[in-house]
Amino acid sequence: MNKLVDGEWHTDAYESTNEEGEFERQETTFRDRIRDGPDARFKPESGRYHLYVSYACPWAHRTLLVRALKGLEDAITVNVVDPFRADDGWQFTPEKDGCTPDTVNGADYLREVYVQADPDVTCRVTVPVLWDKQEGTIVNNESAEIIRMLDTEMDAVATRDVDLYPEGYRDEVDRIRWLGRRARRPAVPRRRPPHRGRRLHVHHAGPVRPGLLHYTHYFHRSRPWR
Ligand SMILES: N[C@@H](CCC(=O)N[C@@H](CS)C(=O)NCC(=O)O)C(=O)O
Repeated sequence: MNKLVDGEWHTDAYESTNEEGEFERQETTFRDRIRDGPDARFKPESGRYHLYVSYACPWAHRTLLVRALKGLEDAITVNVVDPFRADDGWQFTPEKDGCTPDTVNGADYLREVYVQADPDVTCRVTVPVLWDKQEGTIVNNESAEIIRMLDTEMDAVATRDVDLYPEGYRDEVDRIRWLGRRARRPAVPRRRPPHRGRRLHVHHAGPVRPGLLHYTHYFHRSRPWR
């Protein structure tokens, strides 16, 4: 698999499994925050931020959902990469339906955007990416943090009065994230024989099923949409 190593693109450097053959999600690299405060480096400003997404990526999808729910469509621009990720990583293919060029950095591949933010970066090139046009850098590429800051820090420029993390429900919201963390850790057997991979798959798929049942009952009981 592929990743940037010291700013150079490698197609054989990426190990997604540990010694046990288990999938290992690496730490996300860019972890700054938009913050609504006088001393904040990244302030909530309309037109300043940009999202790079793939419609094929659920983590990117949730950033688009929050952007829409909060009415941030005019405040935050978006570019969409090709849904198919080949050896060169996420690519801009504006000739394809639903895809766009990179209107901010003019890149052909998303990895160029990462290198622009940090010429020596070592990391996977993932979507979503929240880009700051003012400083010309990546603010954050962790969807859980991007959706939280779009929700809680961008009210000054949001056009909808929606609170997705209301006081009094925050513990409950954080508990629901439990399922997400497990669902993101599938077994990906690469170097072990298939029977070993299957055992690992059962091992990791295990917590997902009770998790889904738990939330089926939870939503049935509480019907929070009423
Ligand atoms: N920490 C990230 C993970 C996002 C992620 O894994 N995105 C996938 C697409 S669904 C990706 O870009 N993968 C490219 C790679 O791993 O090289 C987030 O939740 O924002």
